[in-house]
Amino acid sequence: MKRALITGIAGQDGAYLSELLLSKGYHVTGTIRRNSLDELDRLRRIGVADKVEIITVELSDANSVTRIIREGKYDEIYNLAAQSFVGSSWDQPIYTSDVNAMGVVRLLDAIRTYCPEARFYQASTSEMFGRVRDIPQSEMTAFHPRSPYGVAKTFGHYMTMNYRESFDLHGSSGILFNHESPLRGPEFVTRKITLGLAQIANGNCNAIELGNMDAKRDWGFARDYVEGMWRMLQQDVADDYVLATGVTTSIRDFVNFAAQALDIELEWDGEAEKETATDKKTGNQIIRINPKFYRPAEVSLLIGDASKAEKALGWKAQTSIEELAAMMAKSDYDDAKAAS
Ligand code: NDP
Ligand code: GDR
Repeated sequence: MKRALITGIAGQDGAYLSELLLSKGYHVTGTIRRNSLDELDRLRRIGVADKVEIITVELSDANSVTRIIREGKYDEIYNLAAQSFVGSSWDQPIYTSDVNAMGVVRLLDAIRTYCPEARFYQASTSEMFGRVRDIPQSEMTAFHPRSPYGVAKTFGHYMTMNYRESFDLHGSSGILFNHESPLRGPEFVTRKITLGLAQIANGNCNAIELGNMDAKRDWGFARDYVEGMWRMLQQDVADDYVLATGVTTSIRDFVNFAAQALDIELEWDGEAEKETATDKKTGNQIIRINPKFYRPAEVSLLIGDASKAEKALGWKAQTSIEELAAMMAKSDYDDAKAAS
């Protein structure tokens, strides 16, 4: 039986990756932080909480990282743990760097010392592209990160490459574009929108306050993307791969797709900070802009070219943005209805 370690197992991707690895017969060990709130909720929601072994690790604590690597005999190690919210990275740049950059080196160095045969996956990100010149972005596109989060992830990315080249570790990085699901954290824009619209569709008329509506993201479904992570570690030679859908959508259009799925018809009005959307049926203003959600530096346009992953891994995103928005909106609607 193969043994896998997933750091950050309680997060969105950790839950779906656990589900996938269990279905393939792996023994799955996952790390959580001791102070995580209701940490196993996502794992419970997809029915895997009692099938995985849970251990406590804090990536900013070198000893705790070394201990887990020294004590486990892992075939595959997926490093998903991170301070993953870009917005918070400007408020906590040092912590974000400690976890998202130094945390990767702590793991790599422990693997090099105690578990050099293990295959390692690093959760890299399209945020490393930042201010982009190439459209679409591929493995060949230069990095220009625009947030402390993106800068820290770029360091982790290069360290993974460096340990691969220096010590022959089997380390691969997935440069994943945004991927979402009903398990997405509520602070990310897609889930914030679907949670808000689900309340509105259930008769609560709280408006949703958003930031930059013109930003465009290449959004896929998280369950599709964890399959790509696993495929990367099945290759004889480690490498880096972009996973993306190749379709980009503005925040405004994501709102439209999610609203349509809940039969909410929107009337848009105004521009920039004055932009609003009104529910045509009730006349209630349900979207408005609050500049506090603008970022100090924005990543305006992301659209990925995943042709390398398609060719080498046989991986392709399976879920359209319309399907994704509808899946998330309906799931939140059902939960809101059940709770009311
Ligand atoms: P989540 O935020 O849902 O999960 C991240 C997990 O990391 C959480 O369970 C969190 O624990 C844990 N964690 C945070 N800080 C630490 C720490 N100091 N020590 C140990 N564990 C910690 O993120 P996703 O599942 O969406 O993403 C998984 C990874 O992929 C992340 O590294 C993210 O940066 C990266 N990524 C995500 C993309 C996406 O669109 N989802 C795209 C590209 C990359 P807790 O629950 O306690 O907070
Ligand atoms: P992102 O995701 O920063 O791309 O990082 P997020 O959903 O937070 O933002 C996407 C875009 O939406 C704009 N936006 C808002 N964002 C939030 N969170 N809240 C708002 O109210 C709002 N209004 C507009 C943002 O400005 C941005 O342009 C995600 C994370 O999962 C990272 O960990 C991962 O690396 C990248 O995706 C790829």
